[in-house]
Amino acid sequence: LVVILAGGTGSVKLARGFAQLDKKSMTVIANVGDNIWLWGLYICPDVDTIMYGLSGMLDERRGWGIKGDTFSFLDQMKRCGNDTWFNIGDRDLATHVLRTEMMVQSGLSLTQVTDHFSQKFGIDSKVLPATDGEVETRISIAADDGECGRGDSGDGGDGAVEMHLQEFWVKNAGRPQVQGVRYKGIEKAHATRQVLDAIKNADRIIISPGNPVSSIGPTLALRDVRVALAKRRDDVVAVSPIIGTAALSGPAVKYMNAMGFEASVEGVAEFYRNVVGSLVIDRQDRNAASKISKRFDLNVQVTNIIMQGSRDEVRLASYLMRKFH
Ligand code: FO1
Repeated sequence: LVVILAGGTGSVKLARGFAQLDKKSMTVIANVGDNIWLWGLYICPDVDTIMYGLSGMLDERRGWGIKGDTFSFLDQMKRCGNDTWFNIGDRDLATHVLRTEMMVQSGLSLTQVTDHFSQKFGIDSKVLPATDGEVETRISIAADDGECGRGDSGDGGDGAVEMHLQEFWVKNAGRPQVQGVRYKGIEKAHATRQVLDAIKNADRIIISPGNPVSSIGPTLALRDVRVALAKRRDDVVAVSPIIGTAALSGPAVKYMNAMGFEASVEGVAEFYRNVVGSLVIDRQDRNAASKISKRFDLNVQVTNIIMQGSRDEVRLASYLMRKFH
């Protein structure tokens, strides 16, 4: 059994690579910190990106949503006077409508709903949300950071405003300087039994090259996940989402800096130090390998970690299976 800790866009490639090798023995634990309530709908971008990716429905160019989707619903919402900064496609909308109904009317958990969709979409792997609790990644920026400085919880006197991660990343195009990141609701949230069992029973656990702070961070911030992973540290392998000082995708550099970590393979090693026994870094960072290995007591492996198509996805997944068994 391979367990993959995943976010969305930056993680789905590796999950797809493993699925090509043996989809039945893969479990993906998906981030829920990106989830957002919008127009009465519960939207779970990372869970959906993983499900769409594993079922071949994902719009791979964008890295989210369903390929070939149309946006008539959104156009009409705009016409009705709504601010349509979050692009929900017409087909994608079906997932959110049904999910919300199943959760709100029928009282099903996010885990149960995700299982339902996975079956309907013909996914043979298991996709598990990290928790059935509500956790929300919140980004704080300076109150005077241009016109963007208008979050949904105002300036509390410290000159900062806080907003949902999607508001920062999509509405404000990730432009403002980030001062801090927190996971709202994390103290009350628990990993599901299924997640803890998967971690306990896994042969190897892979942390995908997603954003450490926003894609993997909310899952690791669940106390029971951290404890479970720390017990399996020797079997936990992280793939760096950073090459040199740049992220493979998304705003990892901004978030890591805001949390006091350097945007480098060293910063990644430091971020994961308590739960990860091995770190896979790109060839371009090979000179850092022995230093990181000593400093963080890590088994560091060097390979080409860039995935630009399905051959690369399978190549990296095969490498991980070979190296760590
Ligand atoms: N990302 C964008 O940059 N712009 C969008 O309008 C957008 C809409 C969207 C709708 C559904 C969904 O599942 C994901 C969507 N994303 C969009 C991606 C999302 O904002 C983030 O990239 C992920 O949450 C990060 O993993």
